[in-house]
Amino acid sequence: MKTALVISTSDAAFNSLAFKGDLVKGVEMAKRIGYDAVEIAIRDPDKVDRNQIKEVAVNLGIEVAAVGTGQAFLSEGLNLIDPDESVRNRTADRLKCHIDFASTFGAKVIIGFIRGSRKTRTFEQAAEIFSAQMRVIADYASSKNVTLVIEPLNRYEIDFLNTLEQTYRVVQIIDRNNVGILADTFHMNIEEADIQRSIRLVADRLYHFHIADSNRWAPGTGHYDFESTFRVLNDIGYNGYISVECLPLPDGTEHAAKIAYDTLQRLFKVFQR
Ligand code: LER
Ligand code: MN
Repeated sequence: MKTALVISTSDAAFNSLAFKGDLVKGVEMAKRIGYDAVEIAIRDPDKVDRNQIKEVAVNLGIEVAAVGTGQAFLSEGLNLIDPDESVRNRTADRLKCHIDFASTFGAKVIIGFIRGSRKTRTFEQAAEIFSAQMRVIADYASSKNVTLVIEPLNRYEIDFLNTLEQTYRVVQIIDRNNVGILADTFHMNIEEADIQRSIRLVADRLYHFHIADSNRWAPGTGHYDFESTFRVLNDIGYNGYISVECLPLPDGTEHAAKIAYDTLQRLFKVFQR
């Protein structure tokens, strides 16, 4: 397993990020602490200088593990299941830009908030629209060697795809090898009846992993049971990234990123394959 830190630009509409600001400074900070990679949350990839980030990452010897897309939903309302077809089309176009950006780095693209809200539709109706959209986007991603990961989010953030099991069902309907699941300890702690069991259920499609403590502070500062989660990750042979997505708490950005990193190293010592 490898470590990553989620970073974003200072205008990010999403707060659960240890680092918000100049992306180059974020990459440098992650490297200074010891992370293997960064994960970059981006509203519009055309507004980011990918060559500059690529140059800094290559020079420092740090990877870009994944690209987050949720800000395009939070700031602009873009989403894949909007009742308005023109919004759905604009969302697909934006995700293609995220995929192009990710392909520069061999990074995954996250389908979190950008899936959209189910509203009054049934789960099956929303899943059908979503799956059709996802197949088109996944085939585009495949042509660029990019993998997509759908992230179950808790019910207080969105009303569609809250659990790993629901998301796994939809991944099977989409039926593309380059579409998998991103599990996040913060959301699982709210939604999963049995976290270990749920992780085992989706094991063959678990492609990425977010980590924060129960309070969404740095891992190691709350009461989430990381040992049992890492035991099952080890059992299923998970060897992807563990990406830290937490608030800059208890005491600011670099401190939170450092506590998280130290917590991961402690867990790796016990469970590293
Ligand atoms: C949102 O709560 C979250 O966990 C992000 O990773 C969404 O893309
Ligand atoms: Mn997350």
